[in-house]
Amino acid sequence: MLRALPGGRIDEAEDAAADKLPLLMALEKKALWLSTWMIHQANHLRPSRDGLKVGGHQASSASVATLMTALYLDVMRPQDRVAVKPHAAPLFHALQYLLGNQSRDKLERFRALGGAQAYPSRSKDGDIVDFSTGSVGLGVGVTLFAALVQDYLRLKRLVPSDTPPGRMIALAGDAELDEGNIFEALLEGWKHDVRNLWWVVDYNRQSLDAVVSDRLFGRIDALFEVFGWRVVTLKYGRLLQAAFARPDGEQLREWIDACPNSLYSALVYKGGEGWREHLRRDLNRYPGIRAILDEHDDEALARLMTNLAGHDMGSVLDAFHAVADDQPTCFIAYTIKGYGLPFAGHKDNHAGLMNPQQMASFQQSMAVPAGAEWDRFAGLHVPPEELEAFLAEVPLAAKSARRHRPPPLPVPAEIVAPRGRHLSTQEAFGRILGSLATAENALAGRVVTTSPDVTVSTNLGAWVNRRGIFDRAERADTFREEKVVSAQRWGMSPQGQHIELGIAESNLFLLLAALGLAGPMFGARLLPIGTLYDPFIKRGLDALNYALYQDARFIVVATPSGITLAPEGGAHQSVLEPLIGIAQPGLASFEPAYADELAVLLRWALEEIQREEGESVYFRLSTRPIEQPERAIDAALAEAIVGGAYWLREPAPGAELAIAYCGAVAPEALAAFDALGEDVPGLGLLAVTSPDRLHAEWRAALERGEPSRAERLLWALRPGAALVTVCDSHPATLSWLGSATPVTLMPLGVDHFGQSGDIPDLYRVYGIGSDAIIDAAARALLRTVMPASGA
Ligand SMILES: Cc1ncc(C[n+]2csc(CCOP(=O)(O)OP(=O)(O)O)c2C)c(N)n1
Ligand SMILES: [Mg+2]
Repeated sequence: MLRALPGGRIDEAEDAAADKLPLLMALEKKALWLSTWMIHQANHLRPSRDGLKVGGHQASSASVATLMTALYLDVMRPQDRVAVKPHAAPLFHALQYLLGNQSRDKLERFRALGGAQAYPSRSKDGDIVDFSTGSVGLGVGVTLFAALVQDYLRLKRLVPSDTPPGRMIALAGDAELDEGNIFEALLEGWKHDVRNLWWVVDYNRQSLDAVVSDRLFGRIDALFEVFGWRVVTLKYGRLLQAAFARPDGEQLREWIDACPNSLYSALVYKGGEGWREHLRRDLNRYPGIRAILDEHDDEALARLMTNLAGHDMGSVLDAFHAVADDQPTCFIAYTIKGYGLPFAGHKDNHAGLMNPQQMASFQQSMAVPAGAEWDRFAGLHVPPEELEAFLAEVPLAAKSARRHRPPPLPVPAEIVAPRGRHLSTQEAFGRILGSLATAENALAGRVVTTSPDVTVSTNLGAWVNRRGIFDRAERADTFREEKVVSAQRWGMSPQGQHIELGIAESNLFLLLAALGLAGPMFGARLLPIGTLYDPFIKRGLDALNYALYQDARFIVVATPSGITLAPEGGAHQSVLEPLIGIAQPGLASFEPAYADELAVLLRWALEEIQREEGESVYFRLSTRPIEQPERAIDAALAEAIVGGAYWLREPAPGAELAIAYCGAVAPEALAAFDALGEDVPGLGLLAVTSPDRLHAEWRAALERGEPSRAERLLWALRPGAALVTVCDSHPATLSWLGSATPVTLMPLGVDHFGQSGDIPDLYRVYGIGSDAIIDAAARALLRTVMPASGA
């Protein structure tokens, strides 16, 4: 039907929206059914072999059914990217199934090996997922940084800028907004004038445990507005709005507005009778309200009172389509957790599953015949051909690539190591980046650095001086303009290649996640390098894990590290980070001692992060200047450095003793080596550049039934020989070497909090100095001849 506007114009847009409403409502119903069924069959019909509940979130899915159907089947365009609320995964899979992008087989194996994932996963569900989600808050945060990365690429014309930008969309749970990382991101986004960002809050007023506090959301919109966002609140659906327009309707509105979240939720669960009882008690003196109560039977009253805008397809479409500019927008959509399901509104419904009886009556109400449960259109009032034709025209159905696969950028055959008698790995890193900044190659143009307020102190200064800081607008360096002398030049422009962040390590890793997905997500590769202090990896660890889980590729440079930073004192001294390096999937980690090792490793890392099956790379660097070896690195040595270890001093065949060290304690290991050499001829000194790679290769070799690199290296020693391991981190970093080969191992390292001091004092107190190594060697040698008895 075409609607005549004043002046005789015909509003075709509105007409199109009205025409598709019944189709979208039918498909929403089907998506809800499929999500519920998917979970039901996984829990109740698929045989269980382990007695564990399979789970799945029927109520969380139902809550966003209208919002997600509107987005996926109407509003979104191919260039938009989404982070779906983790617990809405079943609904997401159902919508993809309706679009023809998800197979029935995968749905039938929901939460089973190889099936549709419990939470949307980029790496396991494939191209249909833009951002993985699971750890609440992080998916929301990453969309903000993706919007920033999109701008970075467009402003530099690394991607076409003649097509409209995509909107980065997060579907967030309301309780998800308790996660601090969201607000850290919000602040950072404001600083960077982020655009094209939509956060859609599923305001069902329930979390996992309970009903969420009323007080928070009284402030949420003001909070977003302060940061320059538009806030669109979708509160009441069309039925309720019509009721409010009736005589005394205002009373009803006021009553609902004042209704505490917990009471509203409880009444949703209780249904019409409960609503009637409370409305009678509170509003019976108003004739208009009495009329409404009389006209509605219990079912109709329940429908009216739960007619929130987040479940009203027309209201939802209007709200989404009304936003045509790039101002970041937060939609607060009032919804009901479990809407349309028997446990709607019940505070315990988060992990609730419909039982077989409830499911049977739900199936009946959905008019889905037995045997047609997976049918895409069974039980809907709209003819299947019409639905099929509609789905074929949905913007997201267009087979444009959602995931790009740009070719790798060539990496130079060599990165020249900085020269100098005494160098720290941190200084070497700064100098390598400084010379990269002067290079006129494609690779340098794609490097982007970022740091949470430790750019200068992690030695990125030379790079930043040359390449500038990224900003949407050109901004002068005031200190420079005012001729105040400083080594740092902080001019900002869209050409800048450093993104300066405030102090929030979680933001660092979310930005690295977004930068590291630039290739697949937007079609232009970036080579991101993020720097931070090593101890603060833990502050952002979940975001780091999140970034790696979705296979974002980047380099993390963590410095300073360990007790080697000495006077800086206990709180800054990292201890367990190398163990994170070993245990964290998706991350290859290195702790080189020398500048030439770092040069080899950085070159390798730039290739590795671009390799299809590659990983991100973590470098743990130090501020301690140490004497550099004079040597040329040949191919074999370079391979060993990347592999994780090489003999700095080769042992004689059948040697009794070796020292294995990692990182900045190299001088102590060398001093001990020299001192012990007089008494233990032929001993060896093993330089371990990557406990992580060495450990991983050991495991892989064991599986293949072949000798590992660690074993092959240590074969040079006599079986049972003494091995002292030493590192400025937890001793477990290297002590596993004792399982890789038959040695008598003495592990040195740091296993309690650090404190201020100078290196000689601290190394002595923590037992990683040369005296401690010599002492440990003596004890180990003694054990080789006189093993400790168990008596
Ligand atoms: C970081 C993190 N902490 C805890 C959880 C466990 N958890 C899963 S869902 C949830 C509550 C979610 O509530 P809300 O965001 O409102 O989602 P909805 O009501 O839409 O299900 C919690 C605490 C998690 N997934 N991630
Ligand atoms: Mg909630």
